[in-house]
Amino acid sequence: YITKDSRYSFNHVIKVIERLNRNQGVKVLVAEDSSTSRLFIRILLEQYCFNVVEAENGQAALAKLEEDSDIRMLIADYNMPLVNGYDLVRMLRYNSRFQDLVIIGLSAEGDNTLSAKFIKAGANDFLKKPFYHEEFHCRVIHSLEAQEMLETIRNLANIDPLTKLKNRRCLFEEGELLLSDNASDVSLAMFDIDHFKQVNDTYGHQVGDSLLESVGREFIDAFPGVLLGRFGGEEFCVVAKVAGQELQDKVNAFLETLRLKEFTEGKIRLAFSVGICSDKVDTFEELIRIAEQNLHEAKCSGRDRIVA
Ligand code: GH3
Ligand code: MG
Ligand code: MG
Ligand code: MG
Ligand code: MG
Repeated sequence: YITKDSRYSFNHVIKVIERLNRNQGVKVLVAEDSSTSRLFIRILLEQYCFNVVEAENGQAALAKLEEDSDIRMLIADYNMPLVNGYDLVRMLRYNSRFQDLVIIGLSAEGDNTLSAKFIKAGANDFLKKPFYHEEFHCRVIHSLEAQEMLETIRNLANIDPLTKLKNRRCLFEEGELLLSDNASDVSLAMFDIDHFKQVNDTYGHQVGDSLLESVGREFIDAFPGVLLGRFGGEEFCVVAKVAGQELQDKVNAFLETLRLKEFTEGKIRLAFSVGICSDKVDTFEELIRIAEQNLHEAKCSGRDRIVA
């Protein structure tokens, strides 16, 4: 997006190059029934290094989005067979899976109410055909950057920077949501590292920190798709929609691998005490409170064990 009539600083050029580099990792779906228009948009996007996929109607677009979770942006024409662009946007926004998808509506000139319809349905922006190349690029980049910024802010608000697990606030928020779905069991395991203070005292705080970082990665690898939080300093929670016994078996296997693991710094080994709660409770606080009691019992009865 460098135009003839403007002068840009060196820093600006660097920013543009960085943007182009990042675009290579951004997959954009173009949903458009006119093959000419589709090709035209593909060329514009490829000029800016985006990774482009195509769909020739709304239904095909929906199928592509369902099967490919890497798609970050959708450019959707209004007039398309099977499912039009507006209905497509409404369907997508109804599904929480597609909340972060960047959507730009597109339509030939004619109906002036279309842009409002698209945006009300949840599109991030709208373009009327024919459009200037530069306007297209500006709107695409602007919407993408707004979304990226939102994701950055959301991560800062929700993720513990050391362990990369959910922070305490987010843990409670998402835990409450899990509980509110009465259809399935919810079990919680609370972990506390045994004698972790000794690690700090022996090796120093920095080694302690990097161990916590490694422990965070172990949790993420062992419990994919499960709510994982850093409850406190070296206390972690696993919250899963499973019965207590199933969670206990998983935690048992996890502790087994952790016991054998030599954490890099000085080949340190860590043991954990765990309290599990799978009682039917009304609030997430209650689930935490009972798990904490069980954890306390695990500590008092000798550590390196689970109390459920
Ligand atoms: P135990 O749980 O077995 O009773 O003994 P502990 O020594 O682990 O005691 P406790 O759980 O009460 O204390 C936790 C220690 O973890 C205290 C603190 O030094 C350390 N800790 C907590 N958060 C951090 C952190 O972010 N970084 C580092 N390096 N240490 C931390
Ligand atoms: Mg069309
Ligand atoms: Mg503790
Ligand atoms: Mg401890
Ligand atoms: Mg203690």
